This record gives sequence, structure tokens and C-alpha cells, in this order.
Amino acid sequence: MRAGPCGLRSWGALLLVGVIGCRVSAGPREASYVGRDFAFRGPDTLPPGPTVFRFKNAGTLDHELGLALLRPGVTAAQAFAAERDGASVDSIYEADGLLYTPFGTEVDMGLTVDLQPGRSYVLICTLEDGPKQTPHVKLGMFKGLVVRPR
Ligand SMILES: [Cu+2]
Repeated sequence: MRAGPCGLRSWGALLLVGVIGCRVSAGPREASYVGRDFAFRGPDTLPPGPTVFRFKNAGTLDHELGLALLRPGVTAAQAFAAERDGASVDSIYEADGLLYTPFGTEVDMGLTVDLQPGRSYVLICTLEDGPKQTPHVKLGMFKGLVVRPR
């Protein structure tokens, strides 16, 4: 399995929350996403500021919601192409965080991110269902997210 920035497992996600910019403040907004086999459903755009990401797995397989901040000038399509082709993503992602959930469950904790105005993120699931199986991202489990300017 290729070790991409979102290819970490659940315990590692807790360590990465601070990388994105975990900020505890009064009343962060919430953004809810649903994972299925093999897609994310949820908002395409969000306002900037502290946001708690929630993730529910409505599929029949385990899924993760990896959230990666794209470097300026990188598009979601470019990031997806790199993931699909197994290319290095070091020059694509600036930071990331992760929520993992077994099938049929909802993560009972959120991923708090201070969404940067005018920046783009991607939601991604890099899980594989076994050795030599296709990562979910290559099956389409990838979604762009644009943060509106202030
Ligand atoms: Cu998945």
C-alpha cells in the first residue's frame, strides 16, 4: 500500500488534527459528510472558519474521510489524477487530517479544521479492502471542497 498523506489509520488522525489547524472556539459550524461505496456526499463549498467535520459511513465497507488542504494553484482534478496514477502527492497536499469509520457506523468525534478562505481541499478515502485490492480513491471515493472567500 502506498503511504499517502491520507493513507494513515485512525490513531494517526488524532495526531494530524493539529496540523490542519485545530482551533477550539465558541460555536464552530458543522459539516456532515456521508461515505458510500465509493463516493462522498456532502457540501461542495463551505464558508471559511472553524468547522467540525462529521462523517457517517452508509456503505457496506470500511471507509475513511481524509481531508487534505491543497497547495495554492493545485486543483482537485490534479490531486485526483495524482492519486489515481499513484504519483507522489508531496507537492500537492499542504496538510491533512483523517476520520475513520467501520461500515454502518458514524464517527462519534469530529475533525475540527479552521477552513482557510478561498482555499481548496479534497476529501479522500485511500482504504483498500485487502492485499492487492484497488484503493477506494481509485474507485471514485474523492471529492473536491472549495472554501468561499471572506
Ligand atoms: Cu473508502
